[in-house]
Amino acid sequence: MAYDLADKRVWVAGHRGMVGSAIVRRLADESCEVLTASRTDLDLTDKAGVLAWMQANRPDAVFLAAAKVGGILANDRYPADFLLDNLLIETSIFAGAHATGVEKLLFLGSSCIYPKLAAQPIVEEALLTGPLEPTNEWYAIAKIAGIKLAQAFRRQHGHDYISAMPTNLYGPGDNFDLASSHVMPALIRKVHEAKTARAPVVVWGTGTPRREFLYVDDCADACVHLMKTYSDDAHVNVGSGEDLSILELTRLVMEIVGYNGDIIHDTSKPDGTPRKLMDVTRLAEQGWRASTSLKDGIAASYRHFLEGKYRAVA
Ligand code: GFB
Repeated sequence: MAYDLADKRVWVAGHRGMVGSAIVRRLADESCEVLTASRTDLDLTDKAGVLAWMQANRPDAVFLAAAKVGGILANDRYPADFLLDNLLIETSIFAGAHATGVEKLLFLGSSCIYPKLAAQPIVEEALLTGPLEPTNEWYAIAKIAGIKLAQAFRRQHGHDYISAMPTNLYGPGDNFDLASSHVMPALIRKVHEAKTARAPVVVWGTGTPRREFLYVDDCADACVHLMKTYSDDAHVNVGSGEDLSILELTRLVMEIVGYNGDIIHDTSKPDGTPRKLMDVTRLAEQGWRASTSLKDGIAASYRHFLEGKYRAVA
């Protein structure tokens, strides 16, 4: 059952993104050849171009970490882009993998695939049991399609394609653009700027929604672990198993940045789903658990922010 990465040609699709770049860092510990394609050389939404690239480069294994991603506001504002771009990327890469005989493929989804009001912690079986959160249902539908593509190719062709569903990720390579970012980089930047200006920290929404966070290098380690050890139809949740409210997160970021100012709420911005804590039993049964504490992860992210090692705009 184990898939040995030694001497394999491993394509990380989306290697410039936060997750893809973490997977490339993690693969440096494996004796495999890492393949990447730059955005200028290859448009991942172009099915013919992806096929030609895969025929020329012959990957044995693929980490499908490429996606159009964004925080709650970007998801809400650009539903067509989030749905179409992600569907095109997925169909191009799955079709290319099938045509070129890729041995193993890991598709990366998102915890937003689950129903808005799923019972907590969310088990993998909750998929498609209720309505989705409206702010990100477009992105969620594309990610559900990815899980189904992996399952369909396994069922019809016996391919070893698997899916991992990470919780909200953060860390090196994050997007700190306030209009398109997720909450963690947004709060790191906002608290830093509020400290500099001695101003209040503005938190979107009520601060009551709860989120689970995973440091991106932990996620990359889980993905490599699953690539090597997991081979099944069912997708696997990838999380830390712990959550906190957005207000608690704000206070934690303020403690790490060293700022004791006021917090105000901008309730014109959406809260999104009330809670999104994943059940990580299946992953634990595969012998993996997260190792970076939230405090250490935020401190590392803040250092990256201060050093300017981030994407300024999505
Ligand atoms: O991280 P986030 O944008 O994504 O927002 P979701 C999480 C929570 O933080 C929401 C609140 O309740 C936001 O209202 N929040 C507070 C903020 N202040 C801010 C801020 O300054 N910026 C942002 N962005 N949020 C996304 C989905 O949902 O999560 C995607 O839209 C994807 O599809 C991703 O699944 C992981 O957790 O709500």
